[in-house]
Amino acid sequence: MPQFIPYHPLAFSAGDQAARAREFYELCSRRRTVREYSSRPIVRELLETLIRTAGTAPSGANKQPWRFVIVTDPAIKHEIRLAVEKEERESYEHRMPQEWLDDLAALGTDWHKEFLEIAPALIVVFSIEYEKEGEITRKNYYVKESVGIAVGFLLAAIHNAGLVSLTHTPSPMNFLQKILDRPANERPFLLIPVGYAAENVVVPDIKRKSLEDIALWK
Ligand code: IYR
Repeated sequence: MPQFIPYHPLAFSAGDQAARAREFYELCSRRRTVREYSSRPIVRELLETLIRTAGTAPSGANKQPWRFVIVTDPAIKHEIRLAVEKEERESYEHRMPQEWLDDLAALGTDWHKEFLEIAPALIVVFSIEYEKEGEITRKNYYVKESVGIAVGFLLAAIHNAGLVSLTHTPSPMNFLQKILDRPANERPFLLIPVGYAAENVVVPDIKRKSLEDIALWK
């Protein structure tokens, strides 16, 4: 039998509602992906709060199919960098079609991933595809959607705390399972360097689509 408890939604006056919505939009609109980091460490309790925030995301059947591995050990970061760069070099030089390389030219990315060692923390997000209960295997539901939402919460929380991040997608990235000693039911989803931005950091001059471009009203 499901158990239900009272829920008290946040409630605001219309004025406060509009102001809060605008403030949150402005906060989010200032977020940028950053590829150059300072090595200044992050206090562990701060990282813990950010991960807790990610863990408040909704998920298919509330299975919470995510694992966040926080890497601060320089030796492990080094190992990850070497493994990533090996694959990325192959991708940039041989696997990615010209059209993709052209699309990335505006972002200035290449196979060098110094940030994997300079950023004080790497959050490696794993999706938990299934759980084993003795002989029984229980598949999780809407895993990509659920973990994607949790990462959205995480990125917003990181930004809100005055830290910067990068949604890095080394490909392929199965080696992360091995380096980080994760079991077969956990699949690497995203690698997120987190830290303080390097001094005088620059970002590509990209534009966001307008409301009219992204919304339709019926
Ligand atoms: N994974 C590569 C390539 C890359 C792909 C996309 I799509 C980007 O938006 C950025 C980079 C890399 O991390 O460099």
